[in-house]
Amino acid sequence: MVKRNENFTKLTAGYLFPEINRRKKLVAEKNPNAKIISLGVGDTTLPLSLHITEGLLKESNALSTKEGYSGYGDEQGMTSLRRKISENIYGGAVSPDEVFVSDGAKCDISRLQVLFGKDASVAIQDPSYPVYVDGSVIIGATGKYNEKKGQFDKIVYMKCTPENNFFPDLENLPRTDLIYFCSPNNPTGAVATREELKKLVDFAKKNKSIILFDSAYSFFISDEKLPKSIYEVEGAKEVAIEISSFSKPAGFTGVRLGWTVVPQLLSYDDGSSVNKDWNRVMTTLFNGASNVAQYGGLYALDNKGVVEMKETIDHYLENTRLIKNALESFNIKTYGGTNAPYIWAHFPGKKSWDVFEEILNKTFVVTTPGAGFGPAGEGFLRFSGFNTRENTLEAIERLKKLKF
Ligand code: PGU
Repeated sequence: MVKRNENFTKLTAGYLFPEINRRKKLVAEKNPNAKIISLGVGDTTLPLSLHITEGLLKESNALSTKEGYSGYGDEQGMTSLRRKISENIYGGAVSPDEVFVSDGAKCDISRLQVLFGKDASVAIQDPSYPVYVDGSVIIGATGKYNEKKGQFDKIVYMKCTPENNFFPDLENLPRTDLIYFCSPNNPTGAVATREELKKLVDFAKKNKSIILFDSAYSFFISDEKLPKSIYEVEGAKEVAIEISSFSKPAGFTGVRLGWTVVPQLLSYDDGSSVNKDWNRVMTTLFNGASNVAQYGGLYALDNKGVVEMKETIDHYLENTRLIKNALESFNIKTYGGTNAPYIWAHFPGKKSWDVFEEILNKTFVVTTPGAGFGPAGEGFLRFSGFNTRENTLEAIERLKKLKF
């Protein structure tokens, strides 16, 4: 018999979203005629634009010709796409050889964990996207379990709550090797200001830490004053890696395409290059993003594609505005939802899984319980704007009937 990787025993029972799906299915089985509406998982719902599909089709058709067929490509991504990401997203602030195209942000997060290994200590925002903690646990980057705290030694939780305006108290934070930071934030919808990101960069510099900055929702920022990338902050290229994705802006959750920026200036304590090791990880453990998907990415980033992405995002943001207004009208305090597709709603004194169950059973509307994102998420629910207008309005009508 083979010994189980003991790291799996340290994980909480299941990954958050399949657990939500399991509970949703139970309700669906009990109520076969109910139309369940999901304001839960952040999965896109609007169809791809014809312009993007043209890109996917063009490459697919070419694959059926002798001249147009291509097999393995560069593991780092097509040069034209790396260039386009460098120019159209970062305005040239990062160079194409610092951009690595991938099959999505979640996959890159897991490969980054391989890059830094099991000895790295990590800080994560509490609450945050569960993959940062679960991925660290799977790789064994936990240290010992501290019974008293109910937490692992090497995973530091940075509390981000309304009390600190969702920005961690850096002055009282111990040093860690890595700092995961997500802005716009999943699940709180908070967006860090330029001043806040500068503080974070200075903190990382002082401590010789590396920031893993997840900007998967950057396209949702419409406020010009707010930074869309950590590289808008001076000095960030010496301390930060940025992970991002076509999933949310272009509807590529199924097509799968993302990227990670690893600056040439970023080095380990022995002075060696992180970019070189990332190149090694990507060429060894990954074989390049799908060529078809990469063509879709090129189309998404051309002039027409960018206008269409903006329309899609405006649609989702109008949904979040409607949900947020409705919740506020029921006297529920909400956060986020303005420059992010998520609304973070507070139900003081209640357990988030209980509120989740109550809403699901009484209205057939799926949400995401805040406790699934970390201890500081208890008492909150996340509402997602990724839906059709029709479903969003219907969900709001159903919620109105609840006495919160
Ligand atoms: N980063 C953040 C912060 C995310 O919220 C998500 C998706 C991703 C990365 C994944 O990006 P990909 O490029 O598509 O890999 N979060 C969604 C979906 C749930 C999940 O398990 O990824 C959510 O509802 O939180």
